[in-house]
Amino acid sequence: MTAQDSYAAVEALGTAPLWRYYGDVLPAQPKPSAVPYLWSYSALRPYLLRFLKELSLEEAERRVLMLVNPGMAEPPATTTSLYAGLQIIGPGETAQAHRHTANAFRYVIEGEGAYTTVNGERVHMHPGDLLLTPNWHWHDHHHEGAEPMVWLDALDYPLTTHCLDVNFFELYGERSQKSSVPDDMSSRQFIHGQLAPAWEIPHTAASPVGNYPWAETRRAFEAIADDAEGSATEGVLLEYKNPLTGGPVLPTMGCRVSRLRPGFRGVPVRRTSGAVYHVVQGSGVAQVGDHRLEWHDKDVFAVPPWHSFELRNASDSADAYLFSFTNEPVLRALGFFREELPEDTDSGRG
Ligand code: 1HN
Repeated sequence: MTAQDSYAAVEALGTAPLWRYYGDVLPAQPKPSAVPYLWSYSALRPYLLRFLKELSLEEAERRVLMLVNPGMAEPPATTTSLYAGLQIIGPGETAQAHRHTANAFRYVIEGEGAYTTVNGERVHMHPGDLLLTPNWHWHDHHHEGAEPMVWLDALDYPLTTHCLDVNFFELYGERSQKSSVPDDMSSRQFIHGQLAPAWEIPHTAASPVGNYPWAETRRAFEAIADDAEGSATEGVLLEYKNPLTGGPVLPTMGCRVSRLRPGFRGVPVRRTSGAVYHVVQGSGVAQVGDHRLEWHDKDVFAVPPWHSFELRNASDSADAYLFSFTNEPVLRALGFFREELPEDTDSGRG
């Protein structure tokens, strides 16, 4: 019996020799299959409008272009453990009610007049708003405005479905939920931050707030103005908070928004978290590992784990605003989060 015969025999018996797999099982540092990548909104928008015309919501159910990372095509993901897509809905359309294990949120890109009903609460959308649909919450979308509405969907389904195999999915049975509480109630209850409901609000792993409106985000940036320098890596960086815990909005995804002042140039950083950025406004450059990503209004880009990441605002006169989300809450909960400013280390620009 040759050595080759022995390898074939143990493989047929459902084993593999560890000594041939060390680099895969225990790499010296993370080797993500996700790659740095940018999705151009101006290139994709005409196709969203075209599918809006040619494909009914009865056919598509959700009319979404998934943002598929070239390194994570099958099953599709946008970066490690995270998914994002661009969804378009037309005037008068409804997307039927369902729920799933995966946590989701929407970040509104353009349009007015749509709302999502989340567990009986109608949550209205405006550009720049962040709407949560946490794990196992019923949600259906409705558009009563006159122009198409586009938003960025984000889900943690690469984690729940492809990593942990815990996903369940259910249709509501009727196309839409009935409204069972006053519209936008959760946002109105919690929007004042330092004065929050002191009566019993059911405690879940996710924030109880349905919408974090852009009007409040803008007020927050205006209140900070130029008083604070902000973070060296991402400028004036604000995190959307679960008001009951002070923690991230969802147990698996943290959301942030940052203002990069004119001429801002961040110091490079690398983190074990994966991240997705959406350009609310402005243009600039993200150097992600070896990739130079030039971003403009409403583009989306993916930052894989453990890639050096450096942000720049290309304008010397205008602010840029970036919305982002990461899987950092998962990593922190499990003790896997690391952050390094590569300039401080011997390993250089990773
Ligand atoms: C989903 O439920 C929605 O509810 C959008 O609008 C995108 C992508 C994958 C899986 C479920 C929605 C989705 C999704």
